[in-house]
Amino acid sequence: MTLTRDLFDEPAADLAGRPGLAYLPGLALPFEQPLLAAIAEVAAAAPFRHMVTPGGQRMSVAMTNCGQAGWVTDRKGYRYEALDPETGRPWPALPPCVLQLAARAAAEAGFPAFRPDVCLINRYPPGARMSLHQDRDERDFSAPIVSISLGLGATFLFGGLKRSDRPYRLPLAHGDVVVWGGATRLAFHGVAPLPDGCHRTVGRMRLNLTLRRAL
Ligand code: MD3
Ligand code: FE
Repeated sequence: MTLTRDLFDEPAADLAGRPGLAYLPGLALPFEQPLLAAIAEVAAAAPFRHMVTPGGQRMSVAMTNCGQAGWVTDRKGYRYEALDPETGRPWPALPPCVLQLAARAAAEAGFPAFRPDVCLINRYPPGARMSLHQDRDERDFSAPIVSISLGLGATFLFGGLKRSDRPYRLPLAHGDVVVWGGATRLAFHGVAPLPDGCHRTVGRMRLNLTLRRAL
């Protein structure tokens, strides 16, 4: 083991050989315009908002959802809710282009039967971050999570099954798709503070969609 291993040049190196995990750089690029239009349409009905953690911290990432339920957090805790607490209405439906891309990605990772019911959409302004956490509010951890990154690049922190496991730093760029299944499904993960910049088509932000089987 070397202390100076530079993962920035070879993100795939540390993702190789893990069953259920697939790193699919650029898979979303052909869908860029429909994806951005779909996100805008979702946000028009269910606006991005900064939620509050159970500990009372306002999240630096703004979030919204589409699908049969949405992930929410407030002083009462983390959970999936069928109605958007901000509007009282159901979350917008999952856009077909999002479902299509997720199905293609999941199949590549060995999950041809993946049927997501929820999509959490994260919007990172420069400086926003997501601290190390596990995603465990979903009912069935045998289903993978498919993530789609758009806009500014970010350093994704990919840890182990214990919070104390030192995370790998993996760059995620515009159009990258990752499928997190199998043993990585419950790995600790997060996102380092977003560097400032301006993406050609997306602007001064990063967008991340995570497709989940939550219910
Ligand atoms: C690895 N979002 O919304 S996506 C989240 O970039 C979240 O916005 C990050 O973590 C983002 O919960 C990371 C990639 C991701 C999502 C879920 C995972 C990686 C994962 C679950 C298990 C292991
Ligand atoms: Fe997560």
